[in-house]
Amino acid sequence: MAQGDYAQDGYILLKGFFAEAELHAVEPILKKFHQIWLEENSEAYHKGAINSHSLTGADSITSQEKITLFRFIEQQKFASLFKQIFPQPPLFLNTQLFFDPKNATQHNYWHRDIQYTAISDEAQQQSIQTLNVVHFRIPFAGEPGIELIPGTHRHWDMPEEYAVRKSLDGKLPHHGLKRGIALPLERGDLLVFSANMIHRGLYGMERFSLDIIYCDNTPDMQQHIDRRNMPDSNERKQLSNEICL
Ligand SMILES: O=C(O)CCC(=O)C(=O)O
Repeated sequence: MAQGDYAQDGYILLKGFFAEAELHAVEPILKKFHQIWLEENSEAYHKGAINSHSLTGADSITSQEKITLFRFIEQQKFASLFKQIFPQPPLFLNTQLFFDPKNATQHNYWHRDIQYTAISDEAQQQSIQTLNVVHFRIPFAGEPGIELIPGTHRHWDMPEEYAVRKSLDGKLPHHGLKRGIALPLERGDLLVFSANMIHRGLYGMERFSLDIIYCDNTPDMQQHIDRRNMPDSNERKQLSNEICL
């Protein structure tokens, strides 16, 4: 039973979406990537990093492992969700792994992903009316989950929400927001949510989640795709290639 309607709320939570066997197929690859990432990025981790990215472009992952990841990324089980969310078939944008900060007292932060682009607030308000950049969050352990404000994938902030995410008027990005709803997650769940809605990660429980990010297949979004994260010509022979640039 799904909670949330993407068009109206900006998110869909599907409890028990994945069978154990589906998670087992990719889990060792994620664990291996993460172990090597921690060794190579110890400084960033100690300084507060809570995520890594670009698994499908990583030197630490073999070509065969990349094919396994790409098959997971383009799996048929997502097809009906893509239809609900995107007006046209989407593009695969990138992957991220989310984990807890080294320092357990580190604060989380409300944000819209689009706020980290160079475009003005006015252009952001315009852009979110139609733009779809969507996380598919796949937790491999139980986690406190994501807190989000339903509907803000299409609607701008209330004044207090804006002040919190922009650190204005004495507010800070980790302060509580009245309209926020927390969505705790268990292994096997799938949480689909718009990157452009107001949201924050909730840390704890030694979380370990794979986020696959898909976006509208538009010339503008194509520019944001790093070709190193796309399959090479040999890998493409074993894939459907429907959502990779
Ligand atoms: O889980 C987190 O720490 C933050 C997730 C997030 O903000 C995102 O995926 O854009």
